[in-house]
Amino acid sequence: MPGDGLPAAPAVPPLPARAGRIAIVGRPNVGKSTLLNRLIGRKLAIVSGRAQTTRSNLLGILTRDDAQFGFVDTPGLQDNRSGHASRTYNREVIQALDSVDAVAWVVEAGRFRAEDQAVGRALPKEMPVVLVINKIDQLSDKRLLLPFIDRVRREREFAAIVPVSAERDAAFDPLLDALALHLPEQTHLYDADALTDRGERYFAGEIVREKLFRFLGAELPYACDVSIDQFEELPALRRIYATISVLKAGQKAIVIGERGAQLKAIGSAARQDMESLFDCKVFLELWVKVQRTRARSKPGSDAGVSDDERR
Ligand SMILES: Nc1nc2c(ncn2[C@@H]2O[C@H](COP(=O)(O)OP(=O)(O)OP(=O)(O)O)[C@@H](O)[C@H]2O)c(=O)[nH]1
Ligand SMILES: [Mg+2]
Repeated sequence: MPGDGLPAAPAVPPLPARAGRIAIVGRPNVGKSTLLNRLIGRKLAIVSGRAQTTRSNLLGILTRDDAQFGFVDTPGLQDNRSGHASRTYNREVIQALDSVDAVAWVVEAGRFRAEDQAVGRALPKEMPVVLVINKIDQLSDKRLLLPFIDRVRREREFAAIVPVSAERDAAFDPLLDALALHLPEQTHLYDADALTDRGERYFAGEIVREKLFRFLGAELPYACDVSIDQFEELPALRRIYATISVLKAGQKAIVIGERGAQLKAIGSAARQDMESLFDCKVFLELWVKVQRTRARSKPGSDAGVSDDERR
């Protein structure tokens, strides 16, 4: 009441009644990272049309009035026999499953394969699992959805089954509501405005990796490694120096492209994404090196490096 001498009660936002972590799992390329980005409303995870784009677990946080969701995007679960990298990625998935309250198991509408079955076997029996049938926009005939659901239902019990198009849907409330039911009743685990637990440096490396997938064909992106050599955080600017390591000189030539054009395109696209995510200007300089030899210095700055410097 005005004039009674008491300070007005501060407006306290309601605390979420439920909070917990949810692993987003599935075979490679089903759209897990796309789904994470759409659920939290920001592009955090890198996405590509190629399998095995995600290499490590990534936390993305969504805070609603009634619940806080800590989504863990995971690498695509792969056949263990397919090499060291796959085993490392699979370990990430198993680790994620160890520390969550529920699972969103993503499959592709109309395509349930042996690899999907293997994902089902990896899920703990007692874990609440919501089946997310993604890419329904690609289903030629919607009547195929029911038999598809019947097929996947044979694999295990689901807490809910939600068809979505991670790419095209405007909202994901049915999926979020179904997941919220399986989060423990508790107040939030993270700050209400937190988005992730990773720093900008991590995302800088990931964004460059995503552009390698976009601009380089075939197997080359898998032969590339990205390291951030220097990350300077200034008030409204990030200065980022990164190296793309490749295995062979021929690969280096392809990454750089004719007169440095390829590297310039990669750098330019990466810089734009970084500016959008970090919400400030970014100066990005990319170098390409063969394995550990740094000598060939191939600066490919997006800020107008000359052709000579690129060769
Ligand atoms: N048509 C269509 N394409 C989609 C949809 N969701 C994802 N995609 C595409 O599917 C491809 C794989 O998407 P990602 O999100 O990278 O898949 P992922 O499961 O994270 O892949 P990995 O990290 O490699 O396991 C990309 O080309 C996406 O654009 C969707 O709802 N509809
Ligand atoms: Mg992914």
